[in-house]
Amino acid sequence: MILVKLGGSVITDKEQYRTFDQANVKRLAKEIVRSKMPVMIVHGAGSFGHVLAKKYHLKDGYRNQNQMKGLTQVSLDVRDLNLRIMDALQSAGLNCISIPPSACCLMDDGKLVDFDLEVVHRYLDLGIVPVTFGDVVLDLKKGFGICSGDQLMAWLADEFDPERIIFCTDVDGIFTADPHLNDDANMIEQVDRSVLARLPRSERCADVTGSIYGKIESILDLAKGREAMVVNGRVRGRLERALKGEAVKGSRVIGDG
Ligand code: IP8
Repeated sequence: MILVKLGGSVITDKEQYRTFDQANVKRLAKEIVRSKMPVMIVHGAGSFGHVLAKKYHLKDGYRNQNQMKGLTQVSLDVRDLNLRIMDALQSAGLNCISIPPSACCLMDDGKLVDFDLEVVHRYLDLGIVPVTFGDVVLDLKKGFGICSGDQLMAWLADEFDPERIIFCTDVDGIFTADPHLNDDANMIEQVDRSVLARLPRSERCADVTGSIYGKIESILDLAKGREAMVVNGRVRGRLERALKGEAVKGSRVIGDG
């Protein structure tokens, strides 16, 4: 089984609140189906989650009742995004089912501590692809928090031991600096913990679940002895080729063994 994350930057315009990239999502859905590979899918929140999560400080947990309006709106928005993605996947011919983390996950001080996977196993047994996503989740210490798609990827990787892990982003791989801001940025074809120190720590937009640096750190953590790929989900064919195990432009992340 291959674990795929569709990052928020390939399914939305991350800078504009609630801007869905339907054309790209449709193409990615077709590539997943054409690859004929068994998958499990996680998607990010993009501008359907991060903009309001930042405005209402949802990552910090409960501070005051004013946040509740933001919490419920973000929950509504990420479900809306998820339904649009489910629709594209189903239209492309994939039998899939949505697994909303707010209903089956629990965090403790920002860390995912419970994700009941029995339903996920049962859907997989029926040949149905589970699709989950970055969401608002209850937190034992903070009341609530934001659970990123990357935390869900780590949990699923531990349980299902996928043969490959693929992250789709809006750039060709992992760079020495943000390639959107810096023409001199170089792509690093193979990333392990020793090259992490060279990675950028800056944040480009309203991403409440971490900088590019933080994302790579979490990929290294979740990959453990496995290999993860970061590929450009905005370039036609890259996801399909990566799914099939063909050579494709991107960065290989070698997790700590
Ligand atoms: O886009 C964030 O998930 P991510 C989830 O995978 C929310 O980091 C609700 C902002």
